[in-house]
Amino acid sequence: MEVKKIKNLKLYYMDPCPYCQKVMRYMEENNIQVEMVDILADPKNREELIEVGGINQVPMLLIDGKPLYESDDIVQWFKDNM
Ligand SMILES: N[C@@H](CCC(=O)N[C@@H](CS)C(=O)NCC(=O)O)C(=O)O
Repeated sequence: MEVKKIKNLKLYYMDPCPYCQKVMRYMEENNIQVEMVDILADPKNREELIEVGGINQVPMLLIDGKPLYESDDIVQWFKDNM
């Protein structure tokens, strides 16, 4: 049986974004906690989002250094992996 080891998860988000809210609501309902990066809190966070993900779009879940965009795909990833 494969044992999945998730080392590092970071969610890039901003509060006014409804797609981010959808992901965060799912996380709250399922008691999922990851490191949160608010791109409005510091311009450096948005720079980091673009640097690591390549696209200026939230939400983005960084999974062991690999970016996952699209709120539906992020929620599905949580369903499959958490
Ligand atoms: N289809 C995407 C839509 C994401 C999206 O449109 N995000 C907006 C904020 S709500 C965004 O990042 N826009 C770029 C910007 O505001 O700079 C999803 O479901 O995650």
